[in-house]
Amino acid sequence: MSAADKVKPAASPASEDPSAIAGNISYHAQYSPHFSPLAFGPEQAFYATAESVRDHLLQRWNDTYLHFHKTDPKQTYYLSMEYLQGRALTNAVGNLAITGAYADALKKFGYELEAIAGQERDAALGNGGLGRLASCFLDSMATLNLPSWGYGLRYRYGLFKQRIAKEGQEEIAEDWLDKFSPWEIVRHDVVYPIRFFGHVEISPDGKRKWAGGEVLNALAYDVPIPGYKTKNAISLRLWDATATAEDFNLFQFNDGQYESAAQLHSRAQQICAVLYPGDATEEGKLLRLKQQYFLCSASLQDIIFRFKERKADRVSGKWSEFPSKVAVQMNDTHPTLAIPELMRLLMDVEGLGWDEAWAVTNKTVAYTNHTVLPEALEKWSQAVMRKLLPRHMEIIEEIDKRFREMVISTRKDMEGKIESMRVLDNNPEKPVVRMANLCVVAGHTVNGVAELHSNILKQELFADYVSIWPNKFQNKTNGITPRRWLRFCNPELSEIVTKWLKTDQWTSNLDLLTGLRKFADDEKLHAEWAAAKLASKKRLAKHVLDVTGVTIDPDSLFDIQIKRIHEYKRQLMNILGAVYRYKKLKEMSAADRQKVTPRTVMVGGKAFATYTNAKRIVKLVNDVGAVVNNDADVNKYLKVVFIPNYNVSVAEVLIPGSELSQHISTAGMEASGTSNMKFSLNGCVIIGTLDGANVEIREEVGQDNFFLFGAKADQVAGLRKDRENGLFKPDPRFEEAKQFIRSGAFGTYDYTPLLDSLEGNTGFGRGDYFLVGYDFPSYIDAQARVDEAYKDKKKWVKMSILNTAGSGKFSSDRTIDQYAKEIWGISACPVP
Ligand code: CR6
Repeated sequence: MSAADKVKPAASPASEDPSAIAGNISYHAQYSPHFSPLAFGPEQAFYATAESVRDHLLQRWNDTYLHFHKTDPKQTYYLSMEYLQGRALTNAVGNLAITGAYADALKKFGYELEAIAGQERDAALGNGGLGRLASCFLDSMATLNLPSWGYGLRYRYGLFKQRIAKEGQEEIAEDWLDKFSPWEIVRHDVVYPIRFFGHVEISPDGKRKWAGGEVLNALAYDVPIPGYKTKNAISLRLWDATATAEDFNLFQFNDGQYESAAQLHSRAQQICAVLYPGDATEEGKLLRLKQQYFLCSASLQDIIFRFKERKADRVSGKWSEFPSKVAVQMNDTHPTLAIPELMRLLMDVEGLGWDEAWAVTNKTVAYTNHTVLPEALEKWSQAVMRKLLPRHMEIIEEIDKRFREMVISTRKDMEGKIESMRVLDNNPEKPVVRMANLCVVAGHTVNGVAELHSNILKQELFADYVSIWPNKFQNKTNGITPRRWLRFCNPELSEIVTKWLKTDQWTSNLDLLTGLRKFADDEKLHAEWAAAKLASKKRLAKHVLDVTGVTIDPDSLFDIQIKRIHEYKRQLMNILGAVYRYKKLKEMSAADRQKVTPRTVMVGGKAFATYTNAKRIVKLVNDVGAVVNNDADVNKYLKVVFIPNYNVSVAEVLIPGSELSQHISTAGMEASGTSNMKFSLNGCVIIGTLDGANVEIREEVGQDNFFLFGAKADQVAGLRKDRENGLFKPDPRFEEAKQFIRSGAFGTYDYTPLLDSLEGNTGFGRGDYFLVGYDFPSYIDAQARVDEAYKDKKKWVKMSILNTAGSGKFSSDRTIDQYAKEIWGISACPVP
């Protein structure tokens, strides 16, 4: 049956009346070119609904653009290789405050809004925390009415889908664009040329210019980002790569040489084909660098275009005004090429001299560091850089040279440090460009993402620069949007919060949550709180059953660890803990077992395709689950479940239903973490180390409401030394857990290499670099405290309430407000 059979189509967009909305949905179902108008199943209903919501967004989005154009405020441009947007429908109608109207409209077709929203595919244009942070930031920028803009790449295939097969994780290409995305608007009027390779030409007057090579086009796709209860909607502009008809060699094609005829077209397709092309090969590395440059060049050309567009007299000159109109934020080192690209555009295209261009660039760009892990600090081969971007390599060399000279002439005392501070590492075996150093040297501000991490940056990684530029370094503790991560994903708990605070203003002023503290012992609140948690646990249990076939008990303690699989995040410690628990349960008498707190341990996350140990960990969790869950003696007391294909929309189901969550990285290694904030906001208690934002969460929620264990960041180096020197004495419980796995209790897969990585000073592995052995006993003790605490229901619910009550600081609204004031120098520009 078609939509029009049920509701008469009406083209008029943007009504808030359910009947008019239903008419508009019916219109999109009839006249959208994507599906036959004859059928109106849930999938067609989703696309028609999304297109109708998009009509609302477009109005606001146009108004916002025009308003910014007229008022010409200073504007922030957030450059990020990753955005983990997830689904957009629920968020959009929620932010526009038209959820009820859309739910009523869909009822006229016999559909529930929640079910229709579930049809949407996740836009997974990112890997993990860094990409999701960028998406939370966009939500806050729009909500705070900040003149701002996100730039990224429109990957054809985002982060892979994970399937768990017999051998462990399998990666499948992700398909968010398989049909089409109803949220994006292709902008045929926004196209910029992007050059690769070629050479530098020098004109008779000594001017340098990049020429030759291959030129592709960057084509803009805009995704409107609505703010919460505001008329402002900003833009996430995603670039796609295209080639033109002129690049198509008709002569060759007619001659049967089909592949070479369309060579440039196929190269264009490669650029935005996948997020993170494998970089084990030279081709892979080159492609990744091409992607980074593509993003930077297209975005900067666009920024300069807009700068000029807003005032006629900027067409020539007035470049000193640029930094008072433009702030560029580099999300990690991935968009570092924005620095030499802005220099090139200003000098070679706009005709500025070095000093003038450098002053503008320095006042415009700022850099956020998201990790201290050496393998994540990008270094590019100088040879590859010179080949792909010859003019940029010249500019980088000049920046390096001038920085060196500056230090030598002004800071004699730093001479011994210069080599490690330089932008270029000229080690003859492997000369590279150090991207983080380039960012620090060229940017006006450098920030870390949590107090502890920012301190480590200042005291260790960037300490030498601090002595030159003491005011360059800041902290901006990460945050999460309370709209997606409480209001919309956990409606039951949200209603309770609103009821007890007597206002829903907490949604945009999260500090109001502290108002819950005074009810932390109220029995009525306890009853409502526990009922909401149980409802979310049941929804979670249904998801687990649907995707794994495992039945879990909503009365057991739901214990969750979801994040990318990485050795420093120590999922291996979690699973060793579960193995130890299982072994003890097996050894107990049936009578003793009855006193045990029943637990469901859930682990989810994707392992990078070539990261062998991470994949072994995924396999181990699955193998342990297969044995434990089928062991009738103990499976009433313990289940272990691997949640496949963890992504944003899975997190939206898991987090509300969680009671304990694990953030157990080796201290000093997790820059911030952001899922810890989401869990705590949803009334989930954390077991964790003093790492990243855990430190601040514990301060805010109170130390009694956080299960702390493990070494502190400043002990880690010494403990590693001790291990190397054979001074580490492993706890028998640690040995027992490993031995149990080695004995083959969980199948025939060879876990020897994985377990050997935990052995210190044996010549195997890396000598337990992540200190699982050292922290294991205190981890097990903390887990025993969890079991005891959970037996006291009143105490547990109180802890849960106090976690939510203490989460106000972790709103991304607070984070973005600080970036706006302390780094970007921009202020709100609300559409009247
Ligand atoms: N992996 C950090 O490791 C932090 C996010 C966002 C990470 C994580 O602790 O919360 O960034 N770093 O700041 C990188 O991606 C390099 C992450 O997501």
